[in-house]
Amino acid sequence: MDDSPVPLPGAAFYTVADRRFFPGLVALLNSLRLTGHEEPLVVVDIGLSPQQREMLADHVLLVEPPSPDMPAVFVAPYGPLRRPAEVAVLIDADIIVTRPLTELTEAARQGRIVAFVDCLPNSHRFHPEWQTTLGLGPLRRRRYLNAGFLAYPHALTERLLPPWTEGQRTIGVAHSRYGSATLDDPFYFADQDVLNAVLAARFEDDELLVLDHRLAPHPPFPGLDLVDRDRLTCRYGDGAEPFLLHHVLAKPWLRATRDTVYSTLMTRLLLAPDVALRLDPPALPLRLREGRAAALDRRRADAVTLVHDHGRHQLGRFGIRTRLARRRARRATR
Ligand SMILES: [Mn+2]
Repeated sequence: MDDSPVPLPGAAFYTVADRRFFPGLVALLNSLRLTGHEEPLVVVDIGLSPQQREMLADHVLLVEPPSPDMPAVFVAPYGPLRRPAEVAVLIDADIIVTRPLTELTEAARQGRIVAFVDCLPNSHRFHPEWQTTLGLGPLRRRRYLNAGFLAYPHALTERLLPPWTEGQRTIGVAHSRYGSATLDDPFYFADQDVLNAVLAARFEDDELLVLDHRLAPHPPFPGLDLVDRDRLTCRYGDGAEPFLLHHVLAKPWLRATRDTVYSTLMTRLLLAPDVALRLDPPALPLRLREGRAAALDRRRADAVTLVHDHGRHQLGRFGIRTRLARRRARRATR
């Protein structure tokens, strides 16, 4: 007997959050609602506080992770396994949506997997070991996709999720950036490397809709202007508008980061009167609040992190992580 849950009609969004990610989660939720997305947001709860759960109760569907000791980075596929939908949109809690995603959910409904190319230099990432370690069969080399956003139709679930979750079990986290790996390790990006391997082995070109990185950019969001704070509209000089902003690496609600379109929108998304779930300003770091003291704190944080980041690009940032991981690994063997 088939006891799998009946898919929710239409699209649903899926994310993962613990108590530290709560402000990011609320910004994501509010950005979806402000861009017209009323579809369910399913959250795999990997350690929200009771108070946070209560605040979210009227806004999201909370589901449990498969087991409490599963590494957080591997939990993403369990939202749609618990509460399937005709179109599943996996989206990180460090993403805010800045324009309607209807084109993307529609492409997924018509049978395609939709994702964005990762940032340079990762956009060219490929490892032949993906094939041998995971035993997936021959790989078609394509551009490397970021796993922070992934939309797919329910019909592709069986081809996509089991090899993804099995591959994650095969590699574990020890040989990834969450363990002691370095960037040249084939599974440094863990879940994301496995996802790219599965797509390369099991899906044809015409089953994928691959979108440019600039339509889902990362900090510091180069060339992007905020043109309408109320409607969240961001635009490049050539008129292109990204679908979302993805705050990879350091999170603005956890530590001082550069002042960017994301952090500007975050304040609006958490505190403005028109949002679905409004937070209490004292619950946020000063730099994310409104008013003069907050603006001063923001400028101070921006100056500090600007000096810190000066001249450093993504490769440098990952390179530093890699060096740190090497140092940690050395220390561990001492
Ligand atoms: Mn992310």
